[in-house]
Amino acid sequence: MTPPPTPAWPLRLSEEVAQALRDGTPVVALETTLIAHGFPTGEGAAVGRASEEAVRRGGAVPATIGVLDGLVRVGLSPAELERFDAEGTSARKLGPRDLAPCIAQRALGATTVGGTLAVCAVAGIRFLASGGLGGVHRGFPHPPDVSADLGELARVPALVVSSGIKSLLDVPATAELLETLSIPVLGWRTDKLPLFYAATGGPPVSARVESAVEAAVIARAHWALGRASLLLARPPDESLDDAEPLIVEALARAAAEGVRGPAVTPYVLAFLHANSDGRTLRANRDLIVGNAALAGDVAAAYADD
Ligand code: PSU
Ligand code: MN
Repeated sequence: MTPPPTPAWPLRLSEEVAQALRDGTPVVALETTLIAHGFPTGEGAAVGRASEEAVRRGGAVPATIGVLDGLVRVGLSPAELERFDAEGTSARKLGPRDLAPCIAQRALGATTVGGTLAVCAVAGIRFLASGGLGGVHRGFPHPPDVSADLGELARVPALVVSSGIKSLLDVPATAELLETLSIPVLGWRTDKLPLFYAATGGPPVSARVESAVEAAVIARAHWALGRASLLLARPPDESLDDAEPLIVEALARAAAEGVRGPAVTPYVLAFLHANSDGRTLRANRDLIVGNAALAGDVAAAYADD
């Protein structure tokens, strides 16, 4: 079957985002994978909305990104955000390489950090917030599984705020790879990379920052040097320090059930949410919203600088 024609420019910015980019108003991109795949159906949209509000409180305009009806949409209405939540794990999980097929095949696609960064590059957005970065999976399995988030960080000039790397991954190995790819890892008022749910315990960051202005000044210098992304790692406000045994159990079950590739992260997050009395779910939601707020602050500081 021949798919319907794709418009020559398959990117549609909302009125508000287009206006902000024209005016030089700070804009923060938000991804949709965590809405569709990271939370149980019925919970993701609220996280997305709370993140958008947090970005606004910082003085920036939120641009939630995903693929709908054959177009990359930059800036979603509340009803459109709901569609990603309702679709849940049936939504395609879009890394950078998955965007074009999803557009042409008119599927509903939720963008990962990497997929969202790829859209930021064409839309001209310099700030992005997420929960935790993808990276190197534990045990360096055969075949190896390394998130496309990393490759895209090395390609696109943006500042990404997250609570470090998702701790279900091999965090020290991922940190080494970030060094190999020359991606600065800035610690938000910390010397150590946060471990997603836990505030401390990761490897050292490459530089520590104390304020949004300082992060913005570093980003400007980094981009003036022609470099690509920076990671700004913010520890969660409330540290959840006992998730590790559950993560080990979830990974063992995923392996036993043959869950592989992009399905691993959603499987593990769902297992944790279901087996922690909702503690990981609350922690995950709070850290995402906190990261969105910080991204709004840094984007606003950058615009003022
Ligand atoms: N942060 C969360 N929940 C998530 C993600 C981040 O709190 O679900 C998503 C992001 O979209 C990230 C992706 O890019 O997980 C990485 O998935 P993988 O490890 O399969 O590359
Ligand atoms: Mn992967």
